[in-house]
Amino acid sequence: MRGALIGCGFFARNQLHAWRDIDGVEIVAICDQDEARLTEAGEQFGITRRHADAAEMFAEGGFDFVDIATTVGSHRPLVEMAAAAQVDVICQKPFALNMGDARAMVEAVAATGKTLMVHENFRWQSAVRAAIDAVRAGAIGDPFFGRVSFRSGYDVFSGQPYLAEGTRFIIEDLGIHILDISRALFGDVDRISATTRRINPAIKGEDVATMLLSHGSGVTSVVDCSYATQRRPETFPETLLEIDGTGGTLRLDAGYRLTMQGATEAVRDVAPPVLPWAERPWHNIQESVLLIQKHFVDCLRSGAAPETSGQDNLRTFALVEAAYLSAAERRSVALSEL
Ligand code: NAD
Ligand code: 89Y
Repeated sequence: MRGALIGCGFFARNQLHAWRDIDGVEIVAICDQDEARLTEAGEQFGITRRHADAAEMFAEGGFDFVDIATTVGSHRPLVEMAAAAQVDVICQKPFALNMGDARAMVEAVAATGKTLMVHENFRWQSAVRAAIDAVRAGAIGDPFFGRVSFRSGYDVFSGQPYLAEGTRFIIEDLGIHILDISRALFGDVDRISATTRRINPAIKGEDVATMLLSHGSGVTSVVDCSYATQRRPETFPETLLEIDGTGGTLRLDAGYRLTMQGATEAVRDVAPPVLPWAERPWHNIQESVLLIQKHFVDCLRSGAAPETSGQDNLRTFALVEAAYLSAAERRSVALSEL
């Protein structure tokens, strides 16, 4: 399976490492408008076919799928180019700038019959996946309450300076993953209310968001995110969980400790491995990149739809839009409004 990758920035290195670890996959071409980044990635990963222009890369062809690892502003034109070139697509989150673009991108790829998956990797973190598997297997009966929490004071701005510049920050960048985990655990959402705050004066967007979700399944979940939380030990980039079900409770606590209590009690260490190319504390995210990219390849081989297909991700992205609307208008928002 031959792939091409567009955007050789901060996060793409993880994707390039992960592709190298998957049998039968080769990245045959890379593209970046920034010459220095293109050269550096090409040299590090031994990829000689390098393009400064995505349109030129698509015109030359020679690959079966494209991995779009650029920031959100370029996703729509690049996904549309991929659709015109009739290749399968994996695209980074946030998928689009707005719902209209997101729907148009899903439709463009659907019309080709090719696969479109959004790189929504947090639900693939092995600790989070252990909790999802347990809940889906009925280990705590029917869930009725969940808290999905990400609170940190880690400096994400030095590696990703653009995060300090947008008028939207934590919901669009990080909350999107945490909302997606809530969907993976409890299903789709009917209604959301959100409050936001900006604590760090050096950034433009909100760095704290607290969201209350009513799921169609009857579960109520609280999704809370903060990059303004000074805590020791620092838990970046762990998502912590607390779930109550009719048959017991599940907690994913700091340090990747999974506890299930009901008639009996079980405590498991679900810490992710540190892959040879990974480094702490990012190893948790880095392993999930390998797992989601393997899932993409498995789906292409079997013909199954990926868990976070473009179509699926419209519902996670709608939660982001609804959360901003709720915070701006100080009211609860029905997802049917979007
Ligand atoms: P970055 O700015 O470091 O890198 C993006 C690169 O894309 C840049 O080198 C830029 O020159 C290039 N680029 C932009 N538009 C282009 C175009 N039209 N053609 C060719 N090259 C183009 O950004 P990053 O921090 O690597 O983030 C990339 C994406 O990954 C973002 O959407 C971000 O939200 C996402 N991300 C995801 C995770 C995760 O866990 N899933 C973690 C971090 C970042
Ligand atoms: O961009 C974000 C993401 O997707 O995961 C963590 C991050 O790098 C910073 O919030």
